[in-house]
Amino acid sequence: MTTITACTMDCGDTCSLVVDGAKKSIKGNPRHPFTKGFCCKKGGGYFDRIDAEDRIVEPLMKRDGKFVPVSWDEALDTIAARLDVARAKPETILHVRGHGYRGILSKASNILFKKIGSATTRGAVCDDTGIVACERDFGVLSHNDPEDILNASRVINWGRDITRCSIHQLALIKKARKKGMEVLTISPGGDGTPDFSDVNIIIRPGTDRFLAAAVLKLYLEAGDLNPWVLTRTANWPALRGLIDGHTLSELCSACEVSTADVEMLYDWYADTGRVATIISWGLQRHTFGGQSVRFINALAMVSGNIGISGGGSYYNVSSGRNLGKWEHLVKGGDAPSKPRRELLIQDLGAELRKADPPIDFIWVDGHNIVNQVPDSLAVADGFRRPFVVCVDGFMNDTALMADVILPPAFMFEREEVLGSFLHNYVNLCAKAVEPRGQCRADFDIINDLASRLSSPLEFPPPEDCLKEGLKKADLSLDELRTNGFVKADHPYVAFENMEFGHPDGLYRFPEELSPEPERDPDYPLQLLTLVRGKYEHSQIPEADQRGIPQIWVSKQNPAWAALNPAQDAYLVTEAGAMQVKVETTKDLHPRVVIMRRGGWMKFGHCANVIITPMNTDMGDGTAYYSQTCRLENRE
Ligand SMILES: Nc1nc2c(c(=O)[nH]1)N[C@H]1C(S)=C(S)[C@@H](COP(=O)(O)OP(=O)(O)OC[C@H]3O[C@@H](n4cnc5c(=O)[nH]c(N)nc54)[C@H](O)[C@@H]3O)O[C@H]1N2
Ligand SMILES: Nc1nc2c(c(=O)[nH]1)N[C@H]1C(S)=C(S)[C@@H](COP(=O)(O)OP(=O)(O)OC[C@H]3O[C@@H](n4cnc5c(=O)[nH]c(N)nc54)[C@H](O)[C@@H]3O)O[C@H]1N2
Ligand SMILES: [Mo]
Repeated sequence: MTTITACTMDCGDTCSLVVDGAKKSIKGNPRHPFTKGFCCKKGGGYFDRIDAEDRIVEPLMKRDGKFVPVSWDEALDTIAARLDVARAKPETILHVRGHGYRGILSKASNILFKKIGSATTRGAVCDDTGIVACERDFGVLSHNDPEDILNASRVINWGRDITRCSIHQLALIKKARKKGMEVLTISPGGDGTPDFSDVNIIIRPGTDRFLAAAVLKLYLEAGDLNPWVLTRTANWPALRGLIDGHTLSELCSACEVSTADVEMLYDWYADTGRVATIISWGLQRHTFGGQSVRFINALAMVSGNIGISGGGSYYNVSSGRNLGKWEHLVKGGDAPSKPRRELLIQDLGAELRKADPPIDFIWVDGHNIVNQVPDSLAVADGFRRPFVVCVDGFMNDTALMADVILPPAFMFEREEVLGSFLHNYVNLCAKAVEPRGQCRADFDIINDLASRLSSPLEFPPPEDCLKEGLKKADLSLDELRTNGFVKADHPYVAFENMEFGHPDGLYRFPEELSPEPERDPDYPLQLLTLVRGKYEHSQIPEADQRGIPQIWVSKQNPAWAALNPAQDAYLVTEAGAMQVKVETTKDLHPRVVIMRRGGWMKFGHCANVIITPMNTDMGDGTAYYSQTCRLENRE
């Protein structure tokens, strides 16, 4: 028997899936207008994860340094007793939540810990830098319907590697190219973008703001400015001043792109026809990532491509924009006497070390936090003293540091409803198989724990939460259960007639163009830790993490020629060193090192061990890709 269900992993494609629980088959739903009958390897192979031999399927508690199986009653009573004590000082309790699982019900842990007034995290590891940048420009986060890209004459793709992170966007681009649309990609190279691009420009990572500014300069020099567009903006003179303050050659050399390529890019934007702009998540993981996003949007705006079909600037939308809150349905909790304490997520190790009063209790769910934030060793250290509960199904770097591990039911093993950060469909993740072993849905775990507290909280039935969450976009749970998905209503073209989300309806240009710091002669290379096509972040089977982790460089990289292949190679940063296997790849910027992200510390594969916590310029994001490094031989 097949079930219409959906993927709940943190990915914009958010596929609707047809799952046969008996045959263990997973296929893209052919009736879903965005999924169109196919799905990626990480979703299609999910039974490998559900049925994995090393999956944790019963609660485990650490005794004398070893994990032993315990009953749910014992695990939850122990945790409740610890929480009851810590609740006297709720700021000593820390809740850490990732996006390992998404949806309306997945908010349960956030609600429980908010209602008991625990500490939480601030800052962001994913897309907030770009979101804040777009909000500053447009006033709200929005973009054209993803299918509208079919109406573009040309696409300028600023770095997104859709061969890995969005195969449905890739399919749309391929379809449009068959009809004659052309694609130009700007990226540091060494990625999958040549597969779908007519032209590739290689850029020094972290410097797109200068390239966009250089093209804007050519617009100024040509006097090629649309007066109607400028009247829809609030601060054109400020941007003009910034661009006038630099020569074209300064801007070109800052991004290491030739004047000829800048002129070509100008032609791509300025020729007749409609131009859609895509902005990667990669380019905002830099110190000035927010500025880069803002300068690219400014270029899309000045070229007259915002607010029209076939144009637009695609960063992302909020996956929660169609879903409402249900926390008011939960009874009990402590009236907050002060704002919640916040620890900066990308520097969690240092934050825990200096916390006063110290954190005594940590609850982590849906986040391999020890592995995925900078300075992983410091985070692991910070997890030693507090009592740590980790809700996860694998013995990853975070679970290893826990005192109690609670095994969650994964997607297809429980019902959920979720939206996408790319398209406008809301999908039902129906239960297609029974949870393995003693695994339980996160919602049920939280509900059960809440009821065991000495001052308990009462959660409503999950069905009530789903219905409440669906009210915001006026969607029906019955329809979702019958159809598997519903489309929420949003304008096909964002910002039509150049009406923006700011109170005055006008667009805002960036007001700063910060210089890129000089290259450090000790660490002259830049480390990009990009996603893998086959897996979601750190959700990698142990068998695929054997041996020495691999990195890629260009043959033109000065470090490549200097390496002695007879000796071990090490990737070295200010924070430390890791042994690596060095391969070469074509068309990569000569000062870049690529490593695929998510490998585990316990196998010596975790890049975050040698990545230092750094903030981006907007949204308190993490500047993972501004990490500088060098390669060297060691005996
Ligand atoms: N298979 C798979 N899919 C996923 C995920 C996964 O782990 N695996 N993760 C999901 C999640 S949470 C996210 S956030 C997304 C995004 O995952 P990301 O890999 O961050 O997404 P991209 O937007 O492709 O950004 C990476 C690209 O940015 C380019 N790049 C890096 N720095 C720069 C720069 O300074 N300028 C320019 N122009 N380009 C640059 C790199 O060459 C690379 O091609 O993927 C989602 N989809
Ligand atoms: N070096 C470097 N590090 C990065 C980045 C980078 O660019 N460079 N990018 C970052 C980005 S974009 C992101 S989004 C983050 C992602 O960081 P994480 O959110 O930690 O991502 P995952 O590694 O996918 O871990 C999610 C965990 O959730 C668990 N899980 C899956 N389903 C369920 C469920 O139903 N219930 C529960 N309780 N758990 C479940 C999985 O087993 C997995 O261990 O990492 C960031 N880390
Ligand atoms: Mo992400």
